[in-house]
This record gives sequence, C-alpha cells and structure tokens, in this order.
Amino acid sequence: MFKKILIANRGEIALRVIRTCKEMGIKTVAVYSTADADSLHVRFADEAVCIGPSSSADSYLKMTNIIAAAEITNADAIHPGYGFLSENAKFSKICAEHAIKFIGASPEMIDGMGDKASAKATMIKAGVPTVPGVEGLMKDLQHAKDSAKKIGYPVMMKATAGGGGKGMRIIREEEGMEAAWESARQESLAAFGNNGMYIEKYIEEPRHIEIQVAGDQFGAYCHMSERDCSIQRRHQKLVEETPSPFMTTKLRKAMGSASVKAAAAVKYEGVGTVEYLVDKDRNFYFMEMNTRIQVEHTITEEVIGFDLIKEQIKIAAGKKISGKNYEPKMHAIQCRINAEDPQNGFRPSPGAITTYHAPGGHGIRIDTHVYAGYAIPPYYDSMISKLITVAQTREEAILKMERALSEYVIEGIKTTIPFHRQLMQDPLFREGNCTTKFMETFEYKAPKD
Ligand code: MV4
Repeated sequence: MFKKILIANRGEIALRVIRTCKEMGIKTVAVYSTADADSLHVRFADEAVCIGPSSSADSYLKMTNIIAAAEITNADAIHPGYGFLSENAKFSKICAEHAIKFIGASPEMIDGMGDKASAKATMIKAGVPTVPGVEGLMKDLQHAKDSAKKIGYPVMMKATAGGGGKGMRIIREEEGMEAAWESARQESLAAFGNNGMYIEKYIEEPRHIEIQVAGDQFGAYCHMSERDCSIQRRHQKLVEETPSPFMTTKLRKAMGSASVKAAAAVKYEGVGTVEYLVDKDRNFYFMEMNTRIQVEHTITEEVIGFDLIKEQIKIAAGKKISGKNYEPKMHAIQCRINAEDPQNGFRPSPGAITTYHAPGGHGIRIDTHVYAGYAIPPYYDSMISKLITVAQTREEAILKMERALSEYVIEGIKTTIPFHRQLMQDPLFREGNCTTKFMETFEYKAPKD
C-alpha cells in the first residue's frame, strides 16, 4: 500500500481524498496556490506545499511544480481528483517516469478515450451500442454532406477532441451544413488545437445516464449501476440521482453489461464512468468514457456502500476487486451548491461567507471545504458544496433534500440553494420526467423574502 499520497487538487475533492487516506493510514500532501493558503485541504493534510500563484495555469496545472512537490515530500502516489490534471495523458506519463503512481488512467487510456471518434470506434468493435453515424473523421464539407444524407437529418457534428459541448453542432437540413462545418471546425481548433469532426444521428431530448465501472490489474471488471445526470445547464450538471427514475431492471442489465464490456475491451484499470445518451424508447448509446473520479461519485457510494476513493487507491496499489456487479438498495440525490446567482444567469458570486450553517440529521451528507469566514476565491470552479440525501425511496430523498435545503444557510454570497429549493418542488422533476432539455424551459423565480 502507498505510504504517502500527494493530492493534486483543491476544494472539496482534495478534502474528500485526504479523509479516505486518513482512514487508510496513508500520509497526505496537499498542494496549494497562494489564493488557497487558508484552505481546509491545506490544514487537513499532513504536509502542504505551495506550488504557485492564484492562476490555475501556474499552480494546479503546473506539472513540474507538482512533481517537484511530490519528490521533495517523498510521496509515492498522486491523486489528481477531477478536473485539472486528472485526464491529462502527459501528466500521467510524467508521473510514471518519476516512479510516482498516478491514481488514474494510463497515458494510452486517456488518449484513447480523449479522442472521441476513436473511442467510439473502440466501442463499436467491443459491441457497445453507439449513436448511428458514419465512422471516422470527415475529410471535407462534401464528405460531411454525403455522410449526413446517408444518416438522415437531423444530425450532430462533433469535434473528435471535444467535450463539454464545444465544437458540437445540430444540423437539421443540408442548407445548414456549410456554416456549421466552418464554425465548428474553427471553434474546435481554437479550443483544442484540433479540428477533426465526425457525424452521427441527432438524438432528440435524450437523458444523460452514466454507469460507474471498476476494473483491476488482473482483468476483473464490474459495474455499480447508474447515475442520472440529465439536469444540466450549459453542460454543467446541477443535480444527479441514482437510481435513475427512467431505469428499468432490463435496461440496467443491458447498460451494466455493455459498460463492463467497454471496460474489459480497453482493459480498464481503476474506477471510471461510461456515459450514455438514452432516448425516449430506452435505446442507449455510448457517448464518452471518463477515466477520473467524478463529482457525482458520492451518490453511488451512498446507495452501494463503497468508498470509491478507497477502491481507487486499492486498485492502483494492485489489490483485486470481486468482479461482482452492484445494484442500488437506496435512493440518493445530490444538489451541487455553487457560488452563483441563479437570478442573474448563474453568474459567479465569489467573496466571503459571513454566516454558514449546514443541515444535518438522518440521511444527509455534505462534502465541502467551506466554513464561516472563508472567502471563495474568484479563480476556480464555483462549486462550493455537495449536498446529498439518501433514503429508501425517491420521494423520501426529495423530501429530505427540501428539508436539508431549508436548513442550509450560507450568507455573504449568492448560492444556488434557492434554485434547488424550487427545483425540488417542480412537478416535472417530482414525476422524474427530466431530459437534458429540462433546464431550457425551467424558469427560476427568486423567493420574495
Ligand atoms: C448528443 C446529443 C444528441 N445527439 N449526441 C453534449 C456533450 C457531449 N459530450 C455530448 N452531448 C450531446 N451529444 C447526439 N448524437 C445531445 C448532447 C447533449 C447533451 C448530452 C448530455 C447531457 C446534456 C446535453 C445537453 C445538450 C446536448
């Protein structure tokens, strides 16, 4: 087992990893930017190293500084959390070259899954359902037009280097193809330095359902059921839940075994997530595979009973997994609490928290790094807390969430707490009838008091 893990991240996920390390008897090293000198992750870790100024590019993304911090402190592994360097093939490679275990995917795995067209080709070969389309990249505008005609409009053009909706276009008829081709390629080149495009059928009003998987170094693979992440705004998830209200026993079996097939096909090592689009007829299509721990891993932990960070560390250290699949026994919901103003287009609201009171009681979990007196720096992600409820049924988990949100007091900044309170009351949400289009029609009304 590792003796000392350096956590190459900040905020709630750095704390989350430190907590599990403590329980496992593993020493921890925090890294921090000058803007985070007073952060809890710095205080909770056994050691802390300042790796640069406030800007992420010069601190949390600065590979040489992070490797130097690991070498100085004699860390034998690095946990990257999510975001930052968690899916950076070069960083994974540099860790290996320095004989530091990267608790995440190999450079080859990251590159293979990072290129969306080749990830899709890999999945087709493995027998995992994908969106009908034309295999490979489009050579030119004419090739794109011919492919779209073959597939049948509407189609979606996607950047092979893409993610988060960048370089993605819906095209409903041939007239729109030329403009989409030019603008998507330009956008993708600017964002990723790559303008490769592929085309597939456009799936109307899909749900985003993902399957948690794990694989060990000995060829055992398993799935831990799904998370429904359909409630998103501009590709930012707001609420996640498990089980999905749209799930059936038959669909879970099919998606679970497809995901295990996907993990086995690439000899996946560690914990990962296979993302799918699910249409109204419950057809499911592979979208992406994430090779990191995700923000929403918490809800799976609550319904399965595993500590997924612990599983990640154990697998990286060469321990075996059982290879058994897991089904949810409870219902869990997570609301992402962001330092944002829902009344003003969710614009970031950094600053000092003057009052902080967290809810508590049965079935409530909060993962956060904030406290009264803490100042949220303007340089990083606006997510400041994850509020999770777990209960026997969806209805009870929602009622518990309403109760928890009503107790949650954060003053000094704007947060998304009032947005979540309204969402929990929403008839469509209550019905469990939400697709990725949900937020396009949701109207936030600020409470009067
Ligand atoms: C799609 C799609 C419909 N049809 N692909 C958005 C992010 C990127 N990773 C994949 N995305 C989509 N791909 C086809 N063929 C709709 C989306 C999509 C979406 C997917 C998941 C969650 C939220 C979304 C919001 C808008 C569009």
